[in-house]
Amino acid sequence: MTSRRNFITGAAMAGAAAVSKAAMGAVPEAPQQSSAATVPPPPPPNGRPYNPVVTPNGWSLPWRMKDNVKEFHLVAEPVVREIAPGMKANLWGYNGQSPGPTIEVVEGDRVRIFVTNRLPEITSIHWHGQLLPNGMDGVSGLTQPPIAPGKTFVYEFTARHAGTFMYHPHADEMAQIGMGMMGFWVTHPKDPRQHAVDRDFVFLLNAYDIEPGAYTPNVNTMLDFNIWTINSRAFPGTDALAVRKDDRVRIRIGNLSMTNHPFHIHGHRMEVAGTDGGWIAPAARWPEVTVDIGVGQMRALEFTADAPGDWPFHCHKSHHTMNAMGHDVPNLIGVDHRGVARKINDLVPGYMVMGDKGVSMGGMRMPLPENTLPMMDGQGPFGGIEMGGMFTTIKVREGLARGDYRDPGWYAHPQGTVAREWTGPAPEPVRAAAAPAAPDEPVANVKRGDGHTMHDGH
Ligand SMILES: [Cu+2]
Repeated sequence: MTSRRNFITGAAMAGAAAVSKAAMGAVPEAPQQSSAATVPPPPPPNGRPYNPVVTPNGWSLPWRMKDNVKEFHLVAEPVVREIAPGMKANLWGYNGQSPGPTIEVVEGDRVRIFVTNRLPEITSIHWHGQLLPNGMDGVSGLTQPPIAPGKTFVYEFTARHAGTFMYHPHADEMAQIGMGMMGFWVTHPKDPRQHAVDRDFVFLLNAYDIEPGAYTPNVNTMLDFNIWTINSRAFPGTDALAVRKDDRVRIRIGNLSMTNHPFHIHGHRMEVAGTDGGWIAPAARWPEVTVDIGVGQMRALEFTADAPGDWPFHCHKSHHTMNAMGHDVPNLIGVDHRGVARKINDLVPGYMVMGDKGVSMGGMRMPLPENTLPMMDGQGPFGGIEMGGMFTTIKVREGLARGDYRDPGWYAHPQGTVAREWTGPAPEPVRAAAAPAAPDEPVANVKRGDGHTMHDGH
């Protein structure tokens, strides 16, 4: 983490001299982070104790305690985010990153948040889910004047209830949220033993439309996003969630994309422990293997990591576990296109014909345009995982140290516990007798989508 004690000077030099000298002296430091590495949070240095959360590929924002108020400083600004190795994006975010840093406070804390606008347009911050005075709600035009470029505003309220929250602009949302402006907020309970877990992860779901070769998202896109991300990272760039066997694990997810994401866990019993509104009483929690996280919603999911291994945790919409791909690709399953691909490539260099007997892309290595990601390029110990986008792994291991979040590498399977090729005699398959064809029955006329209708319900 780089300190940015001198950032105000930089802002002033850039012509953003709206903050008065006196006000500058009162503004706390705005720490910055530009690396995509997960920063395990240190325990709170002052104030009430709590069990900190971990933001995969992200970090938590330090504060300054002043007159018993926690003071934070967020700087809204253009950032460069590495989506995954091989692809960077020009986004907007906070303190050097998209999403911005996670804010952690304790129920009952008085918080004061300075927000400096270094964007080329107005902004504001809405504290999604907080119970606060109307004038602190951060809706530009309705509850406050917008924060003009170069200006610093201050928000102050008491974090009244423990739970899972987010922050994002309520000004030019289509552009600003579409450019990656968002952050996580966790209010911990006053008593750290309440809802205590061993590992507590947080992430935001978002999506971008970045054409291959481009660096800046198209913010006018409403449906056809092509980069589906967890904390603005796409698999295989998403960090694995390392957990110790038998840890009680919580994953808090917020959704600030424009569609719902059914998140699916493998190998574990998961339950919904919290919603936008707060915690669910233990007796009322419901078990799921896939939890749909709607637009603007937050969910806290919990499970006991009782099964060692490398377990997928991902969005179940197939095209959300892919990266950039052209739309309007014809479906060629079952089509023998030997020879055709070469002819098409003479006309359209780089065109990818998918299909033949299947469309698995595990073996394909096409030359890529600049600055984009292969569609499903995640590699595992047994070969291509054929996944990208909103996909990560939960790596459950014996004997990890408390607070050790480093990737433990691939799982070493005990002897005889991996699916394998059967080389013995094949059993005779049992088949039902074929029904005679009815002579008058019409042949079903299958009509393919035209390439647009098939994307309804994004
Ligand atoms: Cu999804």
